[in-house]
Amino acid sequence: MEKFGKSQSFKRSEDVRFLTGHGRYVDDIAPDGALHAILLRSPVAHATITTLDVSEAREAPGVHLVLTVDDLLAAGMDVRMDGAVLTNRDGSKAADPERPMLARGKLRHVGEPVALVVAETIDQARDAAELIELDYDELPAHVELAPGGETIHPEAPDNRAFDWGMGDEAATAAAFEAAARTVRLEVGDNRVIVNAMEGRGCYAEWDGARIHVAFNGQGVWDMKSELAHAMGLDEGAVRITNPDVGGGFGMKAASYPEYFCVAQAARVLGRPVRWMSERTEGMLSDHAGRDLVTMAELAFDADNRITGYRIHTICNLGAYNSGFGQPIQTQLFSKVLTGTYDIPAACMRVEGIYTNTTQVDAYRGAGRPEAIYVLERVMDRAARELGLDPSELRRINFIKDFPYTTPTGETYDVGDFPRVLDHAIADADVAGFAARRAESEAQGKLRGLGLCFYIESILGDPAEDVKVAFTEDGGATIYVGTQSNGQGHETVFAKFLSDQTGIPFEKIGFVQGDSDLIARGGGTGGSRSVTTQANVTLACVNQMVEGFSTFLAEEMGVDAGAVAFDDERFRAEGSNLTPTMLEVADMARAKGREDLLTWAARDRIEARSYPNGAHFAEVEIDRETGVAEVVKYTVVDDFGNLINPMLAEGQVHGGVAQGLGQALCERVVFDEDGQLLSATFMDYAMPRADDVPFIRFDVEPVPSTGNPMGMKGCGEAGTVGALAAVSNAVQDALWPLGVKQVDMPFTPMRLWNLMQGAPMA
Ligand code: SMO
Repeated sequence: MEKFGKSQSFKRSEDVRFLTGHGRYVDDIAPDGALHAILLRSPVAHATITTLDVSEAREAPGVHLVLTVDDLLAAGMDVRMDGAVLTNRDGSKAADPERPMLARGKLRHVGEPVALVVAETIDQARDAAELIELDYDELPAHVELAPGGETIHPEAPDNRAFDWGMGDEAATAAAFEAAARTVRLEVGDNRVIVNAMEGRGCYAEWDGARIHVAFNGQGVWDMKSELAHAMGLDEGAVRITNPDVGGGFGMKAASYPEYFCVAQAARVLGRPVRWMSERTEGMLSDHAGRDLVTMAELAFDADNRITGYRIHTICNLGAYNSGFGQPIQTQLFSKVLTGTYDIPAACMRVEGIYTNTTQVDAYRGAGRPEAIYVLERVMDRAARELGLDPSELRRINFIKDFPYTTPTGETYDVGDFPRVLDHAIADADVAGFAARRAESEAQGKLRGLGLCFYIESILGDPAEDVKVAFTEDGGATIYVGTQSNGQGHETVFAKFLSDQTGIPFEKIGFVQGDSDLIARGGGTGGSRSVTTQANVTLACVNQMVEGFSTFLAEEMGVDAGAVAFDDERFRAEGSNLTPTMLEVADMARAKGREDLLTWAARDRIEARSYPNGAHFAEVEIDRETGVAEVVKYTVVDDFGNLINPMLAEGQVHGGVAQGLGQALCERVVFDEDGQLLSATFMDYAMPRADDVPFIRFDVEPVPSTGNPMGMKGCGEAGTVGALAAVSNAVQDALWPLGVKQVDMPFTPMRLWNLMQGAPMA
């Protein structure tokens, strides 16, 4: 590895645009004259449709079109939404019921799309939607996170979508038989509504031959193939774009029914059609996160070494299989099941349950935060029961020899967990905690300290693409296959190219999110973008250097091997020409060498990378009010080599804030009829600025050996660490009162009740 990204912290160039209101979000760029679409959504959680009559709505003023599922079917569309399906423990296939783009005979959750109304104005569309006659026979709603209840899909009579497992059950059972001590803890992981700052939206236009759908997603390529399939078009007749996106967090990774319906409306009408979600609509129809409960058990030998770990999880899928719904708490969870510990035997069993609620899918970390949350909660409990300091128990059990293959088949390449933990213990001033606790107590407050030591698993899939084109105006444009959702890709990837090639940053243009301009790409997700995009960009730069060197050698009349590039200039022994890359591109253009002006590469990173780190949270709980405040927060991460430390720190801040939200205040409440009671920001508490403490952040890098730059993903890690750190701190604060069961969110009422000796409610 000759070149490494030299970047230091470098401010985001896109922020000027964003902060001055010049972002180009999907709702800003819908074509003039686009018609407006509104969804009629199910008002009930479970029912059989008896009448769906849209005739009056079709005649309403300004209305151009009303689509029901029958209209989509009559147009020859495949109305079945894609969703990954698992194989059960017994080898059978998990339930795979149809999720139709618009309700087909039954209603299965409040907010399920039933009909699309397209009108000249949004108010006309709304008024017309009121004229749709939707009658139904209500059925009992199944909202409990348990099998049984009224059947939602005939394919899953007891509402159990799958019963999935991994690991060696017999070996784990044997470890428990032989254990000196065992520890059990039931851990709930509350549902959250993602609430990206920008709601979901799209517009579509049809020119008679091709469909263009712009939507605010995490990548364009899955949508391109799914839309081509659904509409019966060649992929060449589909263009998908993602403009600026105001937060995705996994929630925007999957495709949604609205995009297909709006595309079909544009095709039928031959006019552009736009749709933008409202906040409550999003709370009812955006895929939610988490929503699982796990029984976790650890077996220890007499030396406090873990000999076995097993979990049994029940997870909520909502009403249908959504894009990644089934793999989240199963396959993705399994990637870090045993965390940073050397555990010889482990196994997991996960049952997925359908309920009459909105689908649950990927949310920042997608399975890994859930896995680490469970493990770090039960590790904390074990430390209490074994009478050990939480850091000490972890240190005893850390994996020390690498590469290390876990019981679920992951091979960690490198790591130095004791070094990361030591750094965090120092930064968090753990030694001073007892004095701080005494100070809090003097003010009538309980204080707790919580540790989470997390590990992440970052995939190199799918292959990533890049294109670099030298432009007539003497600059270059980089086309990337990843997709910024606000993380700063525009700055990072242009700066990386600049550092590798010497092309001035301000002469580099940036293009993302257009399926017509880049061959393929993986979008954003799984903390993959920087590692995969930088990796392929480096491969592309290497090709450019080689191609330009050969060209220059011919021009200079020297051997090809005599030309060298030092990241700024080409030099050759025996020539005083020292052109920059832009100058060589100009020379090539002057010679008519168009072949040297556009470069493209695709590369896949074979290995995963394993970012890890320690989070220490300190929480104060007011005994009078039950209010919990995170008063001190420390993070030390091993992200390997960083391209832009400031942006990585920003990702950690955001991730921690998102974790604090789930831990402290976010609570989704469905009533027994499946009505969402927390469907506005009056009822659903997002974290606010004063909920987020100053976060001390530092790194302790151990470069990954799995990719040429030694990088490890950093986008989701903050969330992964925050949940258990805060929860363990709350548990630590309440333990002296005899409280032994605490689950997020730690709302004032819940904590106040616990302090009065009431059971968890
Ligand atoms: S939850 Mo993320 O987009 O992997």
